[in-house]
Amino acid sequence: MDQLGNANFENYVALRDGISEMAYQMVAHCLTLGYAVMLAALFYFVVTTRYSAPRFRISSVLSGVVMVSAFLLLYVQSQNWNNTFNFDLESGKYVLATGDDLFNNGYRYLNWLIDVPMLLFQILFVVSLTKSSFSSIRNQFWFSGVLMILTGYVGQYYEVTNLTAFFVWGAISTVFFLHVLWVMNRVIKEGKEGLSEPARAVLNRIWIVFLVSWFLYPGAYLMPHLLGIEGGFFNETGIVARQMTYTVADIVSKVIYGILLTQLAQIMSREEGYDYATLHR
Ligand code: RET
Repeated sequence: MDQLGNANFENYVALRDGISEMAYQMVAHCLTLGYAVMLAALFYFVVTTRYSAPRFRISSVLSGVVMVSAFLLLYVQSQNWNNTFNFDLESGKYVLATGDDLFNNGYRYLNWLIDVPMLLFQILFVVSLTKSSFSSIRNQFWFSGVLMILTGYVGQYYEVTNLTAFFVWGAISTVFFLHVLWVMNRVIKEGKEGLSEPARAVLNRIWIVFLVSWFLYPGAYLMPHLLGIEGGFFNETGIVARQMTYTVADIVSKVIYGILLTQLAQIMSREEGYDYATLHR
């Protein structure tokens, strides 16, 4: 299988075992659900923008930017899957044949390159920092968010051929990831100061949603080796698990997070006297 070079493990499994109808369709459907949700949520963010006071509205705009970028790139990712494996009547499996594209998860990384900085900035337009400076936090988010993804992007090419490179790039990426988490934790802590009880409860929820969903991405990166090196997940179960994990992570980290921020902005707007319902009676 040397001819596959730095291809993702999905291709290696397809060449070695083939992919069953069920696994193939589950992946196709996860990918379709992913981009459909982004377009649906775009509608939500556009319509609800005006329910927040003007100073919070950049948050909804950024959610819109995230939705458009995710929709396009997840659509391309899904086309990539459909163009890669073809059904083989003889073996009854989806296989890799001469002339097919290879499958690569890289489109996702391009999407994160746009979305990670946007998602991190977004919260800065809703909560107020009490001690830290806006531009310092913004720059730290930029720097570590982008480097986390670029180093992970390089690492994912080695998931089959060079595990040392795979784990070293993954570890470097993790250092930037931990820095992002640390900065976000500070933003949330400072943001809570001076908030009412209901607003604080939403901000607590945002932190949990953020933490859980962002940890799913490194899990998906490790997926082919999660049950041991080339172990129990180096097969179609791992293929399905990886795309399911990415899809859940995308929906939660972009859409649910955005909805919670919208909710927080609405609570804060009402508390400062901006109530869309009474303004437009
Ligand atoms: C990588 C490489 C392995 C190590 C780590 C990673 C972290 C990725 C993260 C991605 C978050 C993406 C989001 C996208 C939303 O649009 C790059 C997989 C730690 C945390 C939130």
